[in-house]
Amino acid sequence: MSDLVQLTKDGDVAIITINNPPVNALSPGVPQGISEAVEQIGKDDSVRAAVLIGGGRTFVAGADIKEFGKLASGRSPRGAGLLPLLLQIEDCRKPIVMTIHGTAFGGGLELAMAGHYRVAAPGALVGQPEVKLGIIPGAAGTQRLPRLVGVAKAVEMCAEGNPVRAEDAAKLGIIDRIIEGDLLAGAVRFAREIAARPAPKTRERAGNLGTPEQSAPIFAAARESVRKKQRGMMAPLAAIDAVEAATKMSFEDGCLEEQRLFIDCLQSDQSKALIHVFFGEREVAKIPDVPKETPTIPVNSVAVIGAGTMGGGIAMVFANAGITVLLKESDQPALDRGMANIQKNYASSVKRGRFTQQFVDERLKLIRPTLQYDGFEKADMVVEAVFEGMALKKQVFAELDRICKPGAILASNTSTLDIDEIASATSRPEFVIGTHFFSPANIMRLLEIVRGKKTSKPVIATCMQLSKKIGKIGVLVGNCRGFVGNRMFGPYVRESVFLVEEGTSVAAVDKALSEFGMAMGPLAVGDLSGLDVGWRVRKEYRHLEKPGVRQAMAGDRLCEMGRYGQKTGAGWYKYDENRRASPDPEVAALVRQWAAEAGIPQRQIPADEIVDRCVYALVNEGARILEEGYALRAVDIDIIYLNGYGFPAYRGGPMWFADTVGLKKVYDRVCDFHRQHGEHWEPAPLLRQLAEQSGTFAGFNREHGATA
Ligand code: ZOZ
Ligand code: NAD
Repeated sequence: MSDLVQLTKDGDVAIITINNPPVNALSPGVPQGISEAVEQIGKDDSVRAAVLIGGGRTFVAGADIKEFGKLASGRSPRGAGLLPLLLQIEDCRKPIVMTIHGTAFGGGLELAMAGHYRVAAPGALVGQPEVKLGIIPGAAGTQRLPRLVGVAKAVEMCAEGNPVRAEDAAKLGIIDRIIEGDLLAGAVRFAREIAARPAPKTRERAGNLGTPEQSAPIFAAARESVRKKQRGMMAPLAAIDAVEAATKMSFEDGCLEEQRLFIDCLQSDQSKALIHVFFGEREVAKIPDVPKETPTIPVNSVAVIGAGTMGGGIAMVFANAGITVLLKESDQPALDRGMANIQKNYASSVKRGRFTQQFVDERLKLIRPTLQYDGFEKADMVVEAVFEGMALKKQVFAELDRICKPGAILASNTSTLDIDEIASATSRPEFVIGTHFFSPANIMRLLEIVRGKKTSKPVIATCMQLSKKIGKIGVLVGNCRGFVGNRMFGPYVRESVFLVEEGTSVAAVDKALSEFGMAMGPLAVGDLSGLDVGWRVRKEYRHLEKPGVRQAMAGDRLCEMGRYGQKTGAGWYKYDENRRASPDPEVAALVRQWAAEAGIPQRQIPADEIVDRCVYALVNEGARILEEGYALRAVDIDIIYLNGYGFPAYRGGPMWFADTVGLKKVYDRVCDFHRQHGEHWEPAPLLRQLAEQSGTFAGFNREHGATA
């Protein structure tokens, strides 16, 4: 038998243990090992029942995602490889008790459902999360699950992909018993209890499937919900089709239909992109010159300076992770406003069911508002979130340098300023780092961690580790203006404004990008975050603009008129009292007038050009960032864009998307834009180089670590 699967005995109960760390994925060798064990159990007269369990931290977390590339290209046997094993298990005359701890996800749950009984440790999770990888269950999950839990729940689990806790799964009929205490001993006892009973086969249970008439509205509602909540994604719709097949076909035909849909999804660009994202989210934690063994600094108490939009959210983030927070403001009214905002945010989380009142009460106790630096001397880390301005930041850091204990991390939430210059205000630049949260800080998952020239490796390692603890995805970036995300966002927004100035309507620009999959169009985003923010930054850096090079003007002109976006009731759009947007004919007329004055020719611009202009502006700047070493890998840029800027995950991020289109094609288009629109579109040297070499961003690996 393969060494990935062991067969032992406890008296008359056989124990099959899967040992394929870290997550017991169904890698090559595991299904074969299980099959051999089941065969031996069948032949062994001294065995009355069996338990199948995962060694280590979990049951089977799914198929081996690393194998999917081979599977999609036909270099490996398809899902059908698993189906015969599951039938073999189900047809075994001796009952097999699937014993779940950790996670039974994807192929893991499919394996469990082929068993005759399922028991679980409290808190274990089960689910069919395949849609999150752009595929659907491929080993009869869509056929067995509705037979256990009914059509409505099966559709929800397969189409949305969210896990279910064992306690709830027991109520739904997936789990037969929750076992407190020693899981294996309890499972063996359970196996003895049921050994004499006939072994029930999930595939023969039709009672929960209902009639096509009963199910039709469930499928219709699920499809409607997918179109809204998982806009643009094909796998959730395929998952619904597959569950529907379970209600209309025999089990065998349903499995064939599931296979067909599974392969379609597996071969799609969407699943390749989502699998890239799955591994990318884990890869960004790996920093070549800051290895896993790098010592870290314990962070049990944090101080935040500034209780404005960002500081308040940051305080909540730490409190939510159980870390005590001192929150300092410069005056009482600002402090009161900050605390009131925090309370309001928490209250709305309770209302929406995200948190319980008890959780919120406990978190609020962890946040201590203050106007003094008292207590800062004990903080393990300080996050500064005062107004954006170098002089103020340097003053604050000089104060922190005097007050904070040696070894405390001094972090700035600046979105544009030079971390090295901020660090120069202290006597300990190795402890200074950027922690760039995104607004709203308590919701957005992205944390750009900005490495200064002197930032020490333990400080970087601590912030990377801390990001996970506070529920963020930390991405290490270098210290350049705008860091990675905002540096790329500049050209993206510039193009969206140029397009409006060239004759496209505001709504048409946003619609094209929203149909491409962006969570919101760029102009609507501007209105939401405040057009004045970019306006101020542009004014500050105006001296760097080259004379004679076209600059976007319409956004700034709107600001000059007091149209800052949602907060002033008008920006690119106008807003009613419920902040509902509608196109504003006044804006259209003004922009036409400004364009005429500036001599900008007007034309109809098709949606694909709108998308190319905006998205390739991201890609071209991303290529520069990569080449200059401000991002470690192309995937780091992708993860930033997915988690901080609403780029559609099923396109894998801007750099992956460009690879998918083909860099030669992207480069040619950028060259077209360069000819038509001038200097802004100078192709990034790395884009040209990779296009000429038929390379990809994903394949480009810098020889040295990040952070020029
Ligand atoms: O890792 C978390 C997780 O959610 N994993 C993915 C679970 C999932 O999506 N399962 C469904 C897979 S698709 C499937 O099963 C299709 C299907 O229906 C079968 C079709 C039949 C096809 C036929 C094939 C013959 C989990 C919650 C499990 C653990 O989270 P943690 O935070 O504790 O740990 P991570 O995420 O850092 O993971 C540790 C290391 O394990 C790697 N990994 C995780 N799941 C994997 C996997 N590698 C391969 N396959 C998986 N399913 C993960 O990349 C990480 O690796 P390192 O190198 O970064 O440490
Ligand atoms: P804000 O104006 O909402 O809040 C700043 C707060 O700092 C104010 O309440 C002010 O009273 C307080 N403050 C000023 N000087 C202080 C001092 N010496 N001591 C204590 N408190 C002081 O600003 P914000 O939007 O929260 O931005 C804060 C920082 O975060 C800036 O560096 C900004 O660039 C950055 N940032 C903002 C966003 C965003 O979307 N708003 C996103 C990422 C990063």
